[in-house]
Amino acid sequence: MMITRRNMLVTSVAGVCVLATGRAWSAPPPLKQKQTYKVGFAQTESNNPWRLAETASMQDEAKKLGYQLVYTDAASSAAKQASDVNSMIAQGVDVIFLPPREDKPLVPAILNAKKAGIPVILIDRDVDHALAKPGEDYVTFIGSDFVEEGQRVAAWLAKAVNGQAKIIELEGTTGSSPANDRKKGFDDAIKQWSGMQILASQTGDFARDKGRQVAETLLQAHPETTAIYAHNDEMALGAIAALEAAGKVPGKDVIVVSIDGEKDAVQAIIDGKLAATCECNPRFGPKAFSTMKEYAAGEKLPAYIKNSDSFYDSKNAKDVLSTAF
Ligand code: GYE
Repeated sequence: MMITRRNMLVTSVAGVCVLATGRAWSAPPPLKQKQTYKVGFAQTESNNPWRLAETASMQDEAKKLGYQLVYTDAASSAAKQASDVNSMIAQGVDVIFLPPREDKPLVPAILNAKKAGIPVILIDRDVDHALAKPGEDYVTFIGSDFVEEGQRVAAWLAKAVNGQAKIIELEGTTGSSPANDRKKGFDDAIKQWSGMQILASQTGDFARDKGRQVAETLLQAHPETTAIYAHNDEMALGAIAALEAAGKVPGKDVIVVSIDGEKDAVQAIIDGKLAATCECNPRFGPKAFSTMKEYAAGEKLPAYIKNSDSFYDSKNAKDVLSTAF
């Protein structure tokens, strides 16, 4: 039977509805309009330029607005990030900005914030919508369309190699929304070309050294590799180091493509080592805080607020080097 929201709502008391499934539905907690706010930002880790740029953007914007920013760094641990969120709840912040490291383990902390009357805005990464929903358990998700990023890289690569490649894929953090969706976008898109084949796909946790190690192992197992698709630039740069250590010439023997658009990657394009990268903008501050103010003003927000991304290759890398993060 098709269950619609309408036939699921059986009771409605003070904005709280009880669904036929037994699960209570209610909007995320409201946010008061105030002169200043105490705002939580629970970062996942600080081990790459993308994260550092995101943190700087959030800090700069909070400073500009004169808001107090409670900042934590989960040091690559979803468990620590959950306890960071819980401690922000205990400190009574007005609102929490969260890039959930993985898409399931942060859900209980998000629901705790809701229970405590603190709205959560997800930035940069989303959670599993089967467990928590935008417009219900949290306000909205602001970020790039990761499926589309994967598709754009796939299309660019297929064109560059004339539909013929034996590919190693380096995945981001297991269970993170960008890793899930960049894989889905790319893997589904290349099915259009019968000559595009993924030899191996393994996580490098979005980290440069892990990417290097995994690429080294996979290149040994698959010496016939002609292309590497990394879910972020840091792993692509690690893979380039692995190729060079193996006596291969990146850009000639093996073509490397990735996502993010960090300065080192843009430089690697100029140097001919990286072929292309789809931008993923980390500068969330202005949009995150303006969204928060719109929410406080009672505006109806969409469940998803999309960041738009550029695409860099040898044609435009020089133009964007100075502004890249
Ligand atoms: O691509 C990566 C970072 O969540 C979109 O996480 C972000 C990704 C970004 O560590 O470099």
